[in-house]
Amino acid sequence: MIPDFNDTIAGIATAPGEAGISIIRISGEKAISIAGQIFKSKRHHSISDIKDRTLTYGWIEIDNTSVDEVLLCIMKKPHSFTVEDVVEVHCHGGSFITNRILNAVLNRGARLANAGEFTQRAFLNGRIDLTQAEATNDMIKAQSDLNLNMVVNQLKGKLYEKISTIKEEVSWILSLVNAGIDFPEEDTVFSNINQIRDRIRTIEHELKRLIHSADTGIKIREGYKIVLAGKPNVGKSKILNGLLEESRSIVNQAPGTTRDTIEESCSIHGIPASLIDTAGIHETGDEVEREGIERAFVAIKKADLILWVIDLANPSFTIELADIVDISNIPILLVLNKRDLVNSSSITIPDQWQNNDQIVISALKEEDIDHLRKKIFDFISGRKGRLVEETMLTNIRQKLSAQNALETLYKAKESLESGIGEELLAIDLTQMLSALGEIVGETTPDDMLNKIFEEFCIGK
Ligand SMILES: Nc1nc2c(ncn2[C@@H]2O[C@H](COP(=O)(O)OP(=O)(O)O)[C@@H](O)[C@H]2O)c(=O)[nH]1
Ligand SMILES: [Mg+2]
Repeated sequence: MIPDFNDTIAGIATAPGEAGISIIRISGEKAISIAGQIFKSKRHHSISDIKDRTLTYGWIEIDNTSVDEVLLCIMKKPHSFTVEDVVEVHCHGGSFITNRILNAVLNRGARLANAGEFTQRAFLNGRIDLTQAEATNDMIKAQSDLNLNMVVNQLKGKLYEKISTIKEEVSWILSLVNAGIDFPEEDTVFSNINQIRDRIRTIEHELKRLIHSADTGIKIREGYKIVLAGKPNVGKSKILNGLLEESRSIVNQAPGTTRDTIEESCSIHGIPASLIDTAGIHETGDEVEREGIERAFVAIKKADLILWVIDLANPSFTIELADIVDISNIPILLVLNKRDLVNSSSITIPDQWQNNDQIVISALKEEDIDHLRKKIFDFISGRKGRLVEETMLTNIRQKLSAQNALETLYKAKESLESGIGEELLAIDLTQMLSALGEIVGETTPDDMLNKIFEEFCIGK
């Protein structure tokens, strides 16, 4: 259900807890008049004297009692995030005082905003498209420079522009087809067939590129899963700590300390990653440990990259990981650890591992950890060149709609080449426009829209 947009909404836009300031956001017809009932400024007799989009100093007074010293900003429609009248109250950042002011606003006729409702209004009022709305949420959740670069492009509307360009191309073909239907004697499709084929080729190429970009886009949003695995005591936890530069995972001389998988977010030269430390894989009678090992397998299967760690001082290459889990599609980087304990000339790598990329390190040495970090970075980015492109798909929803659009393009191509009739071709092209429109939110069903905005924070 799309909420009623005639009412005025309010919410706390800042995170809960104690902070320097909190911001209460009000949007809708009554936003300014409600603020006028509780905001008092020495310099301005009335709220209507306050200049648009400036910060004004004053006090919140509720029932003739001063409650907080604040700054107030009025953004009159249509020059606001929601395209409605918006007022922001910047008050002191305690949850009691913030809620006190919010309650006063609600008591004077505003309704508590639903999650994401401010952004939803911005979208429904045409200020941003759905990909930009999604980008605002992704911006809040971004954990790395790479993710930020990607989000910024989307927030600036680059993806929207790209989809609009593709839609224009499709519309151009559709208008020729429709002209052919209306004026059969002119046969506009046949006389422009080469141009139509050219444009279809371009659209196909662009859609395929976008669909392909989704895999990277999603990884950049969610983080690459890098799993540290190997026998007990080879130095997995030590490496994890080194990569994190903090000691979160317990390093212990007794084998089998990491009994569960431990997941930590970090950034590897700007690439967002989840580092997952696992229990050492070996034969054991200990039930708890066995459970840990099972969890290690689960993590390994979901990995984007496995760091298979080997202790050079106690080399045992006997575990063939591939015998335990199917990892045929997952790249493995062999990490030969504890080089400080062995003579470098004595390091030999058995045949079965020869084909794997490898790195010799000592987790004790910071510079080796830097090398490892660089190697992981090369592994993820080096093969594909530049990871972030100006236009890319960044979530499953966008990818599915783009795939739908490509399917309908194939159908249209078939209809065109088989000469099946312009009416059917027109249907294919119209469906294609609809699938493209879904990416940017023009033809997205309401229930899907609601689901998207529900995932946002309150006050966003
Ligand atoms: N000499 C040396 N000891 C290491 C190195 N890496 C780890 N260790 C030690 O090996 C032991 C096991 O390390 P840990 O990270 O707990 O191994 P895990 O069981 O694979 O997680 C600890 O005593 C570490 O200090 C290394 O590069 N050189
Ligand atoms: Mg461990």
